[in-house]
Amino acid sequence: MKTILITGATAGFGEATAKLFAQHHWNLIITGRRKDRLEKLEKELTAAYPIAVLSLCFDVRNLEEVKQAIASLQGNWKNIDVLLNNAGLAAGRGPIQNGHYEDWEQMIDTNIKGLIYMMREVAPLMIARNRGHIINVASLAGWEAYGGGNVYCGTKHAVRAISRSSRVDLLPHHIKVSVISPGAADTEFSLVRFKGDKEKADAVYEGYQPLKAEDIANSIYFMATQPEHVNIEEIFILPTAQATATVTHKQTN
Ligand code: NDP
Ligand code: 8X3
Repeated sequence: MKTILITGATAGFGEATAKLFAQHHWNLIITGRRKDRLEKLEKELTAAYPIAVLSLCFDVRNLEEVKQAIASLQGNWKNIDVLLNNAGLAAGRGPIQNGHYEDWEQMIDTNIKGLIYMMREVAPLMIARNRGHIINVASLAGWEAYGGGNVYCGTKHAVRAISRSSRVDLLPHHIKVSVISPGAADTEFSLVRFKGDKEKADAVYEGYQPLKAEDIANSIYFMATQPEHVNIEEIFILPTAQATATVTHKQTN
């Protein structure tokens, strides 16, 4: 049986990916800060499928917590076949001259530093087995730099650059490094970005069919289940109605 470690499994892409891999009888290490959601998901998935689920509640921004979480893995839990570095967020959207330092720090600490902390701690476990697959979640914002997206776009460009460089570093160890870059997807993402303003968040997805979390889970499953000699370097996935970060075909009534 294979094992996937998913950061940010308490909502959105991470939760949908946990459910899909569980259906395919993968063991899961699910992580996030919201313990109640982790416990609920663990209960639901172990009741439904013949799999083992380990919940690790920690903040990816906290290096000591990341180190402790990975050091706590015992026995077969160390045999991580896939690390899905998914935890992340946009905090706010607006011009650089009006930006909030705490938002910038949260995005940089989560989307970049959290991701590299996880890679640094998990890669040695994969190297010891001479196999493994790291899938990093970037974004359309890792390809384009749209107005008001400044720091978020910067973090996602960084995810793509770090992934490409790490692919070279990990090549001799037979470890695949892949990226998935989604466009607009209806998760808790916009609610978090607009700090609980549901009207503003809902408006992002009005008038067209955005991606669903399950669409991203399907792509991740495809990446994770290719033959040993195949690495899908990147999946760049958009809603059919979206052409670029700023051009979406919306129906108006
Ligand atoms: P959600 O807000 O639905 O989920 C985000 C997940 O990240 C949650 O499980 C949350 O868990 C976790 N998370 C956030 N901060 C931390 C932290 N400091 N420590 C640990 N976990 C954390 O958003 P999505 O599922 O949409 O987002 C997942 C990834 O996809 C992000 O990296 C996002 O940037 C990216 N993305 C999203 C797109 C979209 O349109 N939705 C498009 C392209 C990329 P908890 O709060 O419990 O800690
Ligand atoms: C989320 C997609 O276009 O809001 O990463 O940046 S976008």
